[in-house]
Amino acid sequence: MRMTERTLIIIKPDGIQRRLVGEIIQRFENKAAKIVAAKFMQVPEELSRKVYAVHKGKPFFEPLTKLLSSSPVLVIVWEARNVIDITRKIIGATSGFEAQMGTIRGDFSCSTRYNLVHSSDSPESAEYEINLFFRPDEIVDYELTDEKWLYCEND
Ligand code: FUP
Repeated sequence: MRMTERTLIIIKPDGIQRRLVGEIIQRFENKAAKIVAAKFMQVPEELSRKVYAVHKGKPFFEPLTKLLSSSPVLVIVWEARNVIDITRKIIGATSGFEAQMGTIRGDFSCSTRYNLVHSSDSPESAEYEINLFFRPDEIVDYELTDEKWLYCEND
């Protein structure tokens, strides 16, 4: 059976500015992800540097972290079976030029930097990133009623 996991996504400044919040959230809900925490905020530069710490030293690090802090973002924790992998597939490849049509970036982004959404890429990065934005008591544990219509015993 696939593990129930949590992941963090950030609808980045370009996603907010382009009014794509509803469109983006819809795609995760379509695939049965459940919101367990959310925060609309302007990210301080120090926090942006922590989000992208793995890219420190790369040429795009400074512009990338400045972009994340340039305008408000919507940060969401999603929960579902296999949600980290599912989320990466929904978002698509990093560059909007390369991402497959049908993914968020493939459908809406034409850039490597303005690529609308950030998502955790592993259980370890999910834990790290969720902790950057949320205290444990800000994450809500609750049931949705459709689960029995989503999964079978082999899932
Ligand atoms: P992803 O996990 O798909 O968001 O991509 P990465 O972790 O590889 O990259 C993080 C961010 O760096 C991307 F959102 C876009 C940005 N980036 C650039 O601006 N230029 C590059 O050449 C590569 C990545």
